[in-house]
Amino acid sequence: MTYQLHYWPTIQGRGEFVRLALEEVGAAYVDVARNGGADGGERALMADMGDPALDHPPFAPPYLVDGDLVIGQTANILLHLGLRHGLAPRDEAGRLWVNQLQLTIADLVAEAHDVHHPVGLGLYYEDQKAEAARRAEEFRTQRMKKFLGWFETVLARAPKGGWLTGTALTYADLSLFQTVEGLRYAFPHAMKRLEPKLERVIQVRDRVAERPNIRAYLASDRRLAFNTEGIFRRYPELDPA
Ligand SMILES: N[C@@H](CCC(=O)N[C@@H](CS)C(=O)NCC(=O)O)C(=O)O
Repeated sequence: MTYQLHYWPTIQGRGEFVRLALEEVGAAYVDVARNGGADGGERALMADMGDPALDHPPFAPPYLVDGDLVIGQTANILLHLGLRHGLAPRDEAGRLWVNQLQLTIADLVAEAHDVHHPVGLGLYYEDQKAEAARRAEEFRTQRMKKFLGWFETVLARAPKGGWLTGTALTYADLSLFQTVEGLRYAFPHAMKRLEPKLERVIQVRDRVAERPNIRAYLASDRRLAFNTEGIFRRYPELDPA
């Protein structure tokens, strides 16, 4: 069974959390919009979302097609893949916990996005730079520390093993890797200041990067580079030295 991942073709964005899970387990998947060519891909994505034949239309990408299932919401897609491919505990408490970790990452991701779009999604960054600067300061000095510090605490309290739930890798570990990468790209100075107190979080990041399938993926052209169209954006004025 080949999965179809539907996501914007030119950014890592939220789709990257799904790509990492698919790559880690070596799943067969097509990144549909990327394979339709730049314009064609985006058009197909929009057409799919408006498809009147869908009983469960996704609100926004990413969404995953798995046979008859069309699954939207990043955390929901990962819940599905995690169970299918052994990237999540099978017991209910464990499954809920990993979903909670992922939803917390989703909150962080939304806040990272809102740093450059604090006023409105439909406006350009250039039209909300002053508000973005205010939002960025709070994000850098308060929110990043609170979110990442919480993950550090979770790791300190987890059973031995180095992953968020102890000895077994879950999709939340892959997502924590992506979060650190995104924050390092967008806020390199703030991360430099925070990282000395995030030893365990950085260890998870490093261990994920060393996994053979992830290493191969990161070196491939399937891994898009971060850029200033995505969720994590490097605007030097939002991250002073
Ligand atoms: N909570 C959703 C958010 C999905 C989302 O905001 N997708 C963005 C791209 S990363 C999008 O294209 N949004 C269009 C819109 O909100 O109108 C998730 O985690 O998947």
